[in-house]
Amino acid sequence: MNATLIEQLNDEFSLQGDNNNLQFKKGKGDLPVVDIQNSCASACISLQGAHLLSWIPKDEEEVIWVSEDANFSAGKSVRGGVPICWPWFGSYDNTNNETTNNFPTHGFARTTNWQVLSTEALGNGSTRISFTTQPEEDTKAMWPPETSVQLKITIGKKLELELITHNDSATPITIGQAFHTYFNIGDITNTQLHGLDDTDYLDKADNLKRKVQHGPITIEEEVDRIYLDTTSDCVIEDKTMKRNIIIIKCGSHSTVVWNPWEEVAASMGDLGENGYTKMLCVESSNAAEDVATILPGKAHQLWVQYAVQRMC
Ligand code: TA6
Repeated sequence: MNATLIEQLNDEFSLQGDNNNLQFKKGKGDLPVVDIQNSCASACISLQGAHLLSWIPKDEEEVIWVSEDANFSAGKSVRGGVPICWPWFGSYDNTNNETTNNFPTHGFARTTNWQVLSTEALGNGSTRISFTTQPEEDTKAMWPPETSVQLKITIGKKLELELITHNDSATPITIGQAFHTYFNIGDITNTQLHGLDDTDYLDKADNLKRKVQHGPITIEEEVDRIYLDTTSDCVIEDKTMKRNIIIIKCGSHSTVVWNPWEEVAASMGDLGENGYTKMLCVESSNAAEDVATILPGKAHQLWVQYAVQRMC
């Protein structure tokens, strides 16, 4: 089944050039993936969840972290990469405006299969791939409003992700969403996150208490925070790898920062040995009180751009 699908995808969408190569293949756990190589970067994306698993800009080290103990299986979100949280974030049920445990955490987009809409070699050496995912019986039951969703991923010296939600229904809809990006870092104890100074946040590790950030974020314990009402760009300062990761965003009013630290990581079972020391999630999102309302016939764009800057 997968072999035929992969063949069909390659027939229709593969790109073959010295400087822009895009091929579908069987990935880990038999999940189909697309490998992209161009003059600026290489990348790998799983078709389940349209889940980016790797992005390595030319002459750089891996920017995206995936756990050494990640499970690659149908219907399960891979631990690491860029899971797409949609159409809600956490256990929040936007449809009924209430918290529920009956729905999958972070929505269903990260575990459903996405279809490829197009692939394109861009003039600047980058490669763009566009995906969509169709509602199925079980997802329709969880998410009745008529919506269509597209994800555009542009692989280049910079990485761009754009998640577009169209409200095809006759009434306003409210969505929660996030690029739940796991960044690959040298050592969490030697890393700081800039850009959220003076910002209010909900502290999920402390009963969702509302607090205010002072200065850059350093991680010395479990951090699970939803920074509210912020459109600010962020910078991960990784002194061990001697690089900054610049995160620019648009259409996002909250930023989630997460590192489970040792104890929670151990209880999760798929974070790998000392995995928590090598990752930091900085999630451009619309979460908690910052969910986004889309009027009938309108669309919402959530966009991010990541770039790596070497320290002198
Ligand atoms: O984005 C942070 C968070 O919501 C945390 O609370 C933590 O549980 C994490 O996501 C991972 O969630 P997952 O459903 O992928 O295990």
